[in-house]
Amino acid sequence: MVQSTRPNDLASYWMPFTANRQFKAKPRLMESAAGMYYRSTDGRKILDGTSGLWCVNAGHARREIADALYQQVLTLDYAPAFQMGHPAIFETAARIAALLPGDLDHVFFGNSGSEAVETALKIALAYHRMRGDAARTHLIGRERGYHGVGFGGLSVGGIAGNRKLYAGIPGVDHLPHTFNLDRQAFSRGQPEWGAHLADELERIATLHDPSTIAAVIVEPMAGSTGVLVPPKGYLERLKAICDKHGFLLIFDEVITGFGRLGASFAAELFGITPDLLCFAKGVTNGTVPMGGVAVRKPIYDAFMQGPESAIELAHGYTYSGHPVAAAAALATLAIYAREDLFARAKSLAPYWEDAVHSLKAVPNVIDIRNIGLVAGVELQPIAGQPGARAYDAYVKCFERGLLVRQTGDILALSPPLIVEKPQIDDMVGLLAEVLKTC
Ligand code: PXG
Repeated sequence: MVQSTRPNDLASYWMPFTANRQFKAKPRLMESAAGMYYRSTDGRKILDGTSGLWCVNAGHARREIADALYQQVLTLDYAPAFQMGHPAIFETAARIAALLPGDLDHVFFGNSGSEAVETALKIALAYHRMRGDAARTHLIGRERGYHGVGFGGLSVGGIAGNRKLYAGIPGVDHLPHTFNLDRQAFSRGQPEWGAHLADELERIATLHDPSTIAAVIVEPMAGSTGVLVPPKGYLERLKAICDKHGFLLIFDEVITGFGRLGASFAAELFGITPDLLCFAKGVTNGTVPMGGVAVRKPIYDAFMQGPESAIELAHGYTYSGHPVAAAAALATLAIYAREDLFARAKSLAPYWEDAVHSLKAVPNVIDIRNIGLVAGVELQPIAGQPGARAYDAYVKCFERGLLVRQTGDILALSPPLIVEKPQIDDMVGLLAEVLKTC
């Protein structure tokens, strides 16, 4: 085998969700990170406006997490996940359950948001089977939803580009998304208009017959497709329709969990307890892969039937409840609690809102939306070149020392919850300067 002699050869790595050839012609490489800042390999300091990819909620290079990981590897690096356990993962499950509302008190672990979603969909289908309601096989997602890249997740997801190459799974339908520029532009927090869009679930239910629908999955706030904040009353209506027909409601809180919206989870913020709740990302502050699903007690109980020697759910991963991920999660949750970061996000949110809405005066900004410590800034597309203006802004921000996230002609901002007001000013100030040149 011929080995490359060039240490920085970029050829072999097939990058995920990346324009590989464009990137490799002009790479952006991160070398280190601490607190609110990355440092790139060309020595520039870059303010993290996106918590990595919505995951580093407590900021970078937290020593308590590093120490916990180091100790865990030396103490117990791995324990078989099936028919065996270790103390840290039981404690992690209990601590996550304690953060969740209502009786969402049993937690199944995987290693990513995608695995959390696959797990939730499978539990939902199996739950109905367990209860003898086997006709409930349809899954309902929503347009512009992102639920990861497993076959279930991409099928209930509502992003055409992620779906078109794969057949997906059968028996899936979609709610309309909740965004409407004419009715909602420059809303602060939850838009006034759009609660009625939840009633589309009644139409879909009638079409398929309600007795065939197993579950409805939504992101309480759609993150990846450009920060779509739920209209006032929308999630409440969705929950009521689900309850009326016996559909399980799944909240995908992979982005909205762990303080992002200024509460532990969106479920707490909106006062709605879903039947299942997916989490990932912030659970380990992005240090080690971990994801999972919390389920309400009646769902767990439905599986705890039959002979005690029987395995109740034929599902799980080699790395379900990995000791190192558990150590990272426990250290992360301790930081969130000690520094009261969810409350910090809540108290900073009004300042954040005013700061991002100051961009309204900037040319080509056609919408700004926000909730908690999240903002979306939508730009007027360049005619015939969708996404080009925002990509240009994304690259220029990076070159000038700010990491933002781009999707289509939308820029998303979601800084670590440790952000200080002057850093918010820096972010918004730099973005305003860059946008004037795009
Ligand atoms: N559900 C939601 C709501 C997500 O946002 C996933 C599931 C999948 O998680 P994993 O860990 O399998 O990637 C996600 C992931 C972006 C961006 O730029 C968002 C995600 C991932 C990468 C980029 O908005 N969300």
